[in-house]
Amino acid sequence: MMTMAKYLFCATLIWQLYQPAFAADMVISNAWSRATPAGAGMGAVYADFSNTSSWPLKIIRISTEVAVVSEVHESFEKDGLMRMREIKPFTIAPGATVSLRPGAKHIMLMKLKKPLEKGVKYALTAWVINASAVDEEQQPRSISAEVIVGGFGQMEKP
Ligand SMILES: [Cu+2]
Repeated sequence: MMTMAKYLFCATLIWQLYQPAFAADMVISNAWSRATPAGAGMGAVYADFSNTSSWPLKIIRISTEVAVVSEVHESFEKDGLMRMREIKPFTIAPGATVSLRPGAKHIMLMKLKKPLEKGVKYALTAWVINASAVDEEQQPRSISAEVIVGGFGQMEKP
């Protein structure tokens, strides 16, 4: 008869064998959005993306369940006006954290399916590849996080 310790060891080993080589290499934390007024088509997500692996990770796509289009944007000032542009791809160095904040990088949600109401939670998914791999056939991996919606004009995570 197998002892409990042996059983756990085997279960862990089997679990590890079935994980891709780069499992759990990125963590998305502190994900939040501001509330949007009724009828607004656009919103934004702010979050911290931490690369906990020892290779660079490239985020190739972001999706949410609340918007048709999700793009990574960067805000910048030009001629005294705040503007923004889409940035891609978005690579995170090994051990680094990229923070998306109001007035800086953010995920732009376009064609919102419904307004983002205060207190609502929704799912965000990032599609990630190992940027140092030479494998052209590499399948992007999905990493999900929960986004919480704060109030109007809020500047910090609720
Ligand atoms: Cu934007």
